[in-house]
Amino acid sequence: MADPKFIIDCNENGQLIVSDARLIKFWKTAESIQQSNELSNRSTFYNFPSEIISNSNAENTLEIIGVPFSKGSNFASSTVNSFPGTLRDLSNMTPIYMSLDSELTSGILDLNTQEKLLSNCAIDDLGDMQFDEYSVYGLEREVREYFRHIQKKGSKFAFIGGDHSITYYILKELKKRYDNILYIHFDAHLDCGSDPLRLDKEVNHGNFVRHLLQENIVKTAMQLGVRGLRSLGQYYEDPRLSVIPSAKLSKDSFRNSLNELYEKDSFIYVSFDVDILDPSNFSAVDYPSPGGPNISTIMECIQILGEYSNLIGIDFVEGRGAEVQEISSQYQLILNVFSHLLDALSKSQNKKEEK
Ligand SMILES: [Mn+2]
Repeated sequence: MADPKFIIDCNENGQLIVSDARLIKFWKTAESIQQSNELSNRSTFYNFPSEIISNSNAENTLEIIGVPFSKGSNFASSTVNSFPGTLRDLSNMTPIYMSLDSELTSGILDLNTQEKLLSNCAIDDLGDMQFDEYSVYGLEREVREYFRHIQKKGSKFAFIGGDHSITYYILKELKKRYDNILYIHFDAHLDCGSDPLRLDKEVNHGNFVRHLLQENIVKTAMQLGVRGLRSLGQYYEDPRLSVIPSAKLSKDSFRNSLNELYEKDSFIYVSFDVDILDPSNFSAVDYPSPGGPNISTIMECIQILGEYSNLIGIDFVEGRGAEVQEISSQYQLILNVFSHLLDALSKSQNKKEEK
């Protein structure tokens, strides 16, 4: 006789629909777990029952926050603000079920590697940031609020952009909590530009890495996968910055460089700009750039991240939003990359030494 194992759904009366480990037998709980009005039908990443998790004290929780922001993009009428919704809707096709004891989940299987991803953590989808006023001020305030919540729960976190400038505001907030931030930037571009006409007062998705260094927000930074030609003013030389271009990126070059920068008290933050992927793999970005790294190299680098302690958070940015019914198979690949990043985040051991 199989035992009840995974929570599959919650009906309108608040009763749980429960299955055995193989989704063959089903049960319904006699009592409701909480007032049913607390449970909504909102879509969540991997259809994970985030409302239930929000009230629990699961050890290893990943908070996911959508950041529908494109004001830091130089691309006119960019649709990167609707990327969080696209990725969330797509992830619903591969649901993850929570176990009854809240200690593990069904995970999802990557058929390529036969790995079970995300089976060791709870996923708390906090939804998308709401902006009363679509401005940098509004973004900063929202980021501050979300960090208060994350800190209270001691969770790890993933922000889904939005344009790449959101990384600057996230790290500025993180700097209040952590001194030694090692910043890892997956991107086709350096995002270190300087624009004499704007006097660089405005932070945008093409210059924020320069700001991170000049304002000492991060201690060291590593850029992976950059390529193409740049003029003076579009790159930035700094002893704290190490760069592995696309053609030189491998699991060995990445590991060596990471070992050089990683210190015992480092906290790793990873920003993943999806335009690092070669356009033949994923082209739904505003500034595609040919000559990207092999997808398996990117996956290997992501896997290495999970072996390091104190990977505290990630962001995933610059994808274009699209209707799920209309999107190409390329988005399947991007969801796969995102799921592996989340998995690395869940596996990293955190030693909590906040300020
Ligand atoms: Mn970027």
